[in-house]
Amino acid sequence: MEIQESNLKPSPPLVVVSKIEVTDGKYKELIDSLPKEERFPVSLRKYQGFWEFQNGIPGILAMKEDFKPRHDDVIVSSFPKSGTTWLKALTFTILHRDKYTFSSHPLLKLNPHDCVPFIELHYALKDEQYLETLPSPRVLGTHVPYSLLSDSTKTSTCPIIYICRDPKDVIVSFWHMFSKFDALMEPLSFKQTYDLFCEGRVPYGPVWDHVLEYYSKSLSSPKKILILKYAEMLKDPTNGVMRIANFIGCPFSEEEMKSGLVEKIAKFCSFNELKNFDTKRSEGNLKNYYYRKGIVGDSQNYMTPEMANKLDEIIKEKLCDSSFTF
Ligand code: PAP
Repeated sequence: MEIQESNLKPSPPLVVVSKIEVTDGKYKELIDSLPKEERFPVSLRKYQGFWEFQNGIPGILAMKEDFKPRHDDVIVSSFPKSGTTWLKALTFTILHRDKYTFSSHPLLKLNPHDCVPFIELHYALKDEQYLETLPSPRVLGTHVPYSLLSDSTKTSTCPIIYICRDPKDVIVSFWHMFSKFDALMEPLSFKQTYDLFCEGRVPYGPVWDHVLEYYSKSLSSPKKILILKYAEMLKDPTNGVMRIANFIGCPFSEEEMKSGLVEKIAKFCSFNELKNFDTKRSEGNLKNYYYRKGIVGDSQNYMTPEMANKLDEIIKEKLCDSSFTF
């Protein structure tokens, strides 16, 4: 079934969960018992090893308890600012390539986050029924660490694609995005953001544990989890498109490849194209927290070599027992 644009809800930024009032006494008690981080402009609490928006924790718990994927769902996952928007656009376009032409594609009118909603956001908004209204096959997104996914998600056959990115570039992107939410929170300086990030005390952090959980699982269950790296995708997006299609069980036919469809999808979902669609539909009110530069290595423009080395060392140490590198 085609996605009816009129039925899709515009997706607010995930940070709105920090403004949700927690009214359920059971959750309040749990939240009050968790370690708290107050240097971040909205309260964070550490739940089972990960820092989360305090008021987003009930949504994560409800999702863990309740969310059951359909057998044909595809889940895209990531640490924030690692390439989520891009991966959502690519996966949605690849999976639904028989339904839409490029000239009448939902992504011309809708943000990738509208087409591929965050599961935990809808649970946090107590609006999880919305996910049930979406036609199959659905692509759904999450930033939740692997250990906090529901058992049904872990045991189902539905594939999970995870994208990761050099944490130095993640910090820069993260800082820019949070600076734009000044209506919701006091912006932090870059150095304050960097310091908190190095301690792992940012929403969904620490990044190294987030990545390691998905990576370890991908080693034991390579058919369940595909790990993509932002820099590799940027270098060879066509290869990325093929890998996603193969992984989700809809490889490109000879005919499709000859027609150049793989390259066309890579181009359609490229930074410039997506940003351009966004600019056109936002009519000057650009949601530019999703599209900024879309490059590798922008951290050099924000970090001193000492700051970059310090974070590299932290990451090296945290990953020393693993074969994973960013
Ligand atoms: P989210 O966690 O808020 O969903 P996410 O999409 O993961 O954000 O990351 C945003 C980054 O991806 C931005 O990086 P920058 O700040 O360093 O520029 C954004 O520009 C980049 N991005 C968005 N779309 C694309 C794309 N099609 N190709 C490459 N990078 C992209």
